[in-house]
Amino acid sequence: MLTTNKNVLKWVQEMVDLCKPEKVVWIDGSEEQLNELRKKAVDSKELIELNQQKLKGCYLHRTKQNDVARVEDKTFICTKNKKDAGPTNNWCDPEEMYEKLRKLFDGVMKNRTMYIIPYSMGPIGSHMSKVGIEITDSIYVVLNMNIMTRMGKDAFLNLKEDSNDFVRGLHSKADIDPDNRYIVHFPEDNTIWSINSAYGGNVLLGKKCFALRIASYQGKNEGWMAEHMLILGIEDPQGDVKYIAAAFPSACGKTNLAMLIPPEIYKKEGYKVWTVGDDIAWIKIGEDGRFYAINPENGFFGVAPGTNEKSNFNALESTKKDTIFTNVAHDLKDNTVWWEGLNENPPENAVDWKGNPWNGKESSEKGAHPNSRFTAPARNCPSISKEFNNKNGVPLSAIIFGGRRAKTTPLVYESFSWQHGVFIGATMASETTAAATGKVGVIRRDPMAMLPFCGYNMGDYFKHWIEMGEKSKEKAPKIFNVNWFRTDENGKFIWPGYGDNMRVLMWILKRCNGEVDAEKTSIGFVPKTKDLNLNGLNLNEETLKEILSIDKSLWEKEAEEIEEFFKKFEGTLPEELKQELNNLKERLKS
Ligand code: OXD
Ligand code: MN
Repeated sequence: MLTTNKNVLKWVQEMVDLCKPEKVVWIDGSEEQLNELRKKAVDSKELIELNQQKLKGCYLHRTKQNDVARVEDKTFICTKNKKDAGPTNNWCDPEEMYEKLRKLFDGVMKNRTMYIIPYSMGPIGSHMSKVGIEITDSIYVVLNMNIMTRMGKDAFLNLKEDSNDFVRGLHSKADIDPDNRYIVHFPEDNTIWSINSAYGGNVLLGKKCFALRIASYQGKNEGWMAEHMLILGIEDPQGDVKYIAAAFPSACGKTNLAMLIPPEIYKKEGYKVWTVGDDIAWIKIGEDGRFYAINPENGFFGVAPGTNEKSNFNALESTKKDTIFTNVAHDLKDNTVWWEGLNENPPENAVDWKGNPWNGKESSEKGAHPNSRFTAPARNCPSISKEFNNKNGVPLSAIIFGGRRAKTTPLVYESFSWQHGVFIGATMASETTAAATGKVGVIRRDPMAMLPFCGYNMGDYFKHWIEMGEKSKEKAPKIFNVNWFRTDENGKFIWPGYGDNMRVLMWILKRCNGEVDAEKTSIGFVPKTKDLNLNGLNLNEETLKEILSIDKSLWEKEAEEIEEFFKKFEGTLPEELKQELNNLKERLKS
C-alpha cells in the first residue's frame, strides 16, 4: 500500500472483493519494479524484447486481431439523466450498467495479479493536475501507463489527505471478448470501467477516458476545459515564445503540427518550434485572465504508419528508446520494427502484426496494422518544450480549429470574436478521403474534434466554451481556422503542408500581436496575400489567392448544413450559436 487515504483504500478493497485476484501489487513506479514486470511480460511472450543496441528499452506487443482500435459503439456515458449525456453519446442508466458490468467483473481476476496504478495527469505538484488510479490485470497497461502518465507513488503527492478527488479506473482484459467489450464512464462518480479489450485507447484509462471524457465533465463543473488539442510554442530570434493550441479531427496531422520543423527561411533567422503536447490540453484561466494550458500526458501514443524522417523527424526520434510498439511488423533480421511508410525498404524476413511470417518485398498484405502505434516518452522528443513540466502551464495566444476540406474552407481565417470562434469550432467538419471510404467529400461534423470524447451534453459543452470566453475578460486567445487540404482541379493538394504550415502560424501570431491587418469577408478575417511569407516556396500569389478565396455558393450550402446539424442539439444549443448562424447567413446575403 502506498497511501493511507481512506477513500482510496476503501475503493481498492471493493474492487479486490469484486475481481477476486490471486495477488495484489501496488505500482510504486520504481525502475526495479518496472524491470521485474518487463521480464515477466517477456517470459510470458506478452512483450518481445527488441534489439537493445539499436532500440534501447524498446518492446513489441501484438494485440488480438479483433482488438485494434477504439470502439465508439461500445463507449458509454452513464449519467442519471439521459439528457446529461446528450445526443452525441451512447447512454445507459448507471445502475443498470453497473449491474451488467459487475457480473462481467465478478471473479474476473481469479488466478491473475491485480495491479494498482496511481498516476497523475499533469505535472506532480501542479494545481492543474489530477490524480487517477487504474486497477488492471495487464502488465502491458502498467508499462504503457508508465510512459503516458506520471505513474507511481509520487502521484499521491497531488492527493490531499483523505481527498476523494481521484478518478477510479477499473480495467480487465477478461477474455478480450468483442461481444462483451465495454468502455464505460460514470462522470458523476469519477469512475471508468473498461473490460474485454487490451487496445491502448480503450485501456490506458488516463488518456481519452479520463483526460478527455471525465475531465471535460469536471472542467464544466469546476470552470476549466479539457480539449482534444496539441500545444506548441514558437520561439522568435529574441527568445520570446508564443503558444498555440490546435484541435483537428484524427488523420489531419495533429502530431505532425505539434512537432513541426521550421522551413529554412525561419530556421536561418533563428526561429524554433517547441512541442508541449500532441493530443490533449487542459486549460485554466489565470489571474490575469489569460488561458493557460498543460499537456496532462507524459508521452505520445502515436500512429506508426506514415511516420518517417521526412513526415515527422521528431516523432521518429522519440521512438528510438524506451518505447513500446503495438501491432507493427517485426524485422527478424536485426530484431527491429518496421511499418508502412517508414521507408521504401520493407524487410524480407519479418513477422506481420498478426504474428504470421511476412516478406515485405513480396506480400500484398500490410506488415503493420494501419492503426499500429508507438508509446514513446515525451522526454525523448528533440523538440520537447522546456515548459513541458511547468506547473502553471503555458499562456495561449491562439486557438486553431481545422479539418480536411477540399474546397469550402480557405487556408486560414480568423474569427470576428470569441463567440464567433466558438461557432467555428462547433461547426468544424472534415471530408472523408477516397482512401478511407471510397467516397470523396462526405462531410463529418466533429465539433472541436471532441465528438467521441465529450463526456457530457455537447450543447452544454458549447455553452461552457462561451462562458469561458466571458470569464477571461477579453484576454482569451484569438480563434482561427485552418485548412491545409484545399485541392486543385486534379484533386491535388495545393498547399505544401508539413513544415510550411509554420508560414500560416506566423500570420496567426502577427494577427495576435496586431502587426498586420486583414480582409474582412463574410466568414471571418482572411490574410492579405502580401502578409503570408512565400519565400522559398514554389507557390505564386495567384495560387495563394485561390486557396484564400471564399465561394459564396458553397458557404450558403454550408450554412444550410450547419442549420441541419444544429437541430441535433435542440433544447441545449446556446442562443449565441443560433445568432452566429444567422449572422453568417446575413453576411452571405450582403
Ligand atoms: C487518438 C485518437 O488516438 O484521437 O489520439 O483517436
Ligand atoms: Mn487523439
